[in-house]
Amino acid sequence: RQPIAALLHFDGASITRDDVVREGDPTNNVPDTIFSKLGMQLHRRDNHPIGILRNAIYEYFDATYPGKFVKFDDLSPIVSVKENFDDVLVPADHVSRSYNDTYYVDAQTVLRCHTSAHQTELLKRGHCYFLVTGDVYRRDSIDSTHYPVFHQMEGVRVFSPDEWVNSGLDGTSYAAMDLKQSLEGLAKSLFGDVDMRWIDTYFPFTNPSFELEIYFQEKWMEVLGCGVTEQEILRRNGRSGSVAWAFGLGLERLAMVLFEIPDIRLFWSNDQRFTSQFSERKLGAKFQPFSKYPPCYKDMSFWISDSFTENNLCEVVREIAGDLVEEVRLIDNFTNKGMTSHCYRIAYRSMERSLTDEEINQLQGHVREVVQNKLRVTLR
Ligand code: FA5
Ligand code: MG
Repeated sequence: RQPIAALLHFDGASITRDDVVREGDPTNNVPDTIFSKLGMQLHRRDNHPIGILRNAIYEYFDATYPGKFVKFDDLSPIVSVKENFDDVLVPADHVSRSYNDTYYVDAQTVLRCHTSAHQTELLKRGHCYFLVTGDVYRRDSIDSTHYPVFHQMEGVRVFSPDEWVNSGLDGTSYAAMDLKQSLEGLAKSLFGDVDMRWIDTYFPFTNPSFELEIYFQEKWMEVLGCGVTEQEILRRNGRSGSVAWAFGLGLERLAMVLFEIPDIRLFWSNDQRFTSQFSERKLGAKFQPFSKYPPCYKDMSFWISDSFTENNLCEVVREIAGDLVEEVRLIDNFTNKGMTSHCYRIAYRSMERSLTDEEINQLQGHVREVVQNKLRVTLR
C-alpha cells in the first residue's frame, strides 16, 4: 500500500484527505487507493519515464514553436463538474458523467477525467498556445494498458484569421492540417520510424476529431485524441472569429512504446530495479524486465443484478488486490430464464516477486466475499 499523504499542495492550495474521501456519503465515490495517488505527480519527476517523456514533448514544442507554448503542470486535479464536462460541451446524458465512469468528490466536484477540464479557464485567461500536464482519474477496466490514474498532456493552439486567409483553405481545414502535421512531427521526433494511423472519431469538444494509433505488442494502441475546437467553446471564451486545435496525449501509452514498458502498473513501482533504469533526459533507454513472475488465474462466476457493472467489479478487485491484479476479463456470458451469468477470469501477478498459492487464495476469497456483498450478485 502507498502511504496516504496527509496534506497535498497544488499551485499553492492545500488539500487533505477529508476534502476528497467521504465514506458513507453517496455523492462521493473516491476510495483511499485513489486518494493515495493524488499528489504523486509522476509527471514532475525528471527521472521517471513519465517526467522524461513530458520534458521531451516540451522540447519538441519549444523547438517547433520557439517561445510560444506556456506550460502548466501543477493545476489541481480536483475540478468542478462544470469545468470537466459542461464547459467542454459534454452532453448532460453522456456516459462519462456517470458515477460508474468518474470519481466524484461531491455532486458538483470531480477528480478530472481529462486535462481538457482546464481548456476553458486558460482560454479565458487569454492564452493562445498552451500545454497542460497532469494526473487524470477514471473508473475503468483492468488490463496492461488501463489504469484508474494516468497522465495526460493537453495542447491547445488558437489561430487568428490572418494566419489562414492566404492559405487557400478555410480555417477549420487549415487547423486540422496544422494539427496533424504537428502531431506527426511529434511522433517522429519521439519514435523515429513507427507504424501509425489516424482514425476518425467523435469528441463533444472538437469537430472534426481524430485519434492516433501506434502499433505496439502486436496491436494498434490508441495514444491520443485531438481535433479542431468547437466554435461554441471559442465563442464562449471571447475568441469568436478564431479557430483552434486541441489534443490530449496519453503519456503512459506513449511511454510504454518508447521505453518498452510492458505493463502500465510498472509506472507506480518503487522497486529500485524499475526506478534505477531511468534517468533525466534519457529518452532512448529500453526497459530491461527483471524476470517475469508467473501469473495465476482465478475464475469467478455469478448471476448479475441489474445494477452490476464491470467498472464496479474492477474497483472491488483493485481495492483488495491493488497492483497484484493484472487483468480482469469476461470469459463467459449467457442468459437463461431471464437471469444473466458472467464468468470473469482474474489474473494475479506481481511485477516484483512470486506470489504464493496461499496469498492468492486469500485474495480471491476476499474478492468473492466483497463482490457478493457489495455488488449484490449471486456467486455460482
Ligand atoms: C480524451 O481524454 C480527450 N480529452 C482528448 C482530447 C483532447 C480530444 C483535446 C480532443 C481534444 P480519451 O478518453 O480518448 O480522450 O483519452 C485520451 C488518451 O488517454 C487516450 O488516447 C489514451 O492514450 C489515454 N487513456 C485513456 N484511458 C486510459 C487509461 N484508463 N489508462 C491509460 N491511458 C488512458
Ligand atoms: Mg479514446
